[in-house]
Amino acid sequence: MKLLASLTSPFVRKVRIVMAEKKLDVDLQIENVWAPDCKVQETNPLGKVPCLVTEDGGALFDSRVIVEYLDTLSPVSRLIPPGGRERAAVKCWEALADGTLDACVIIVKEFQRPPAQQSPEWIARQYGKIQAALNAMETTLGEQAFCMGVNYSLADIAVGCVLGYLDFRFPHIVWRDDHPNLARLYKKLATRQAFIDSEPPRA
Ligand code: GSF
Repeated sequence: MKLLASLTSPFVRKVRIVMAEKKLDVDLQIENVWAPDCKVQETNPLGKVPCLVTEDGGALFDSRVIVEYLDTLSPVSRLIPPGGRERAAVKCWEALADGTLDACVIIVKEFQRPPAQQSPEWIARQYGKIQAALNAMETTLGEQAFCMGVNYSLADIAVGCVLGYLDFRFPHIVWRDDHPNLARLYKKLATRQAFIDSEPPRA
């Protein structure tokens, strides 16, 4: 299997952590999706990473589809419950985390536009989503060891990727002070080898 990837993408990080937790091997093919000669679109028409190229040459995207597939490949460290309310709850945590990342990426991209073309209202709207999502995660996590209670799952990986991305791209958001439950969770997640090995490069 080959993963079209970027080392700074939080969605790619989620997939890499799932692979590491499940002890699955993959070749990383680093792509710059913003380069004019980037070939990702030949594999994923949306031109986005992550994109998984399977042994039979097929392509899977986006990160939610990829991690769901990966979880079926090995019984090692089941990360998504097989069905029912629990499965939906994990997927909902993931949707909340991914939606938060979407808002983050919009802000990063907006700030790369010429200042005169940036929309302060659009940026403020995204910051509002990030804050509301952090508050919801904090409350739902509560005193539990992990998002789903006692078991580590994809929900923790998805949330961990958000918190890591905030530290990486939004150091001005001091989320730990107002979100002690998330801070406690992230401290624990950050010691896992899969998280350590997928830290974004700080060049
Ligand atoms: C999001 C992937 C994405 O935005 C997923 O896989 O979960 N819902 C998708 N990838 C970005 C890189 S990043 O900011 O993580 C990407 O490849 N953008 C290129 C583009 O043309 O939008």
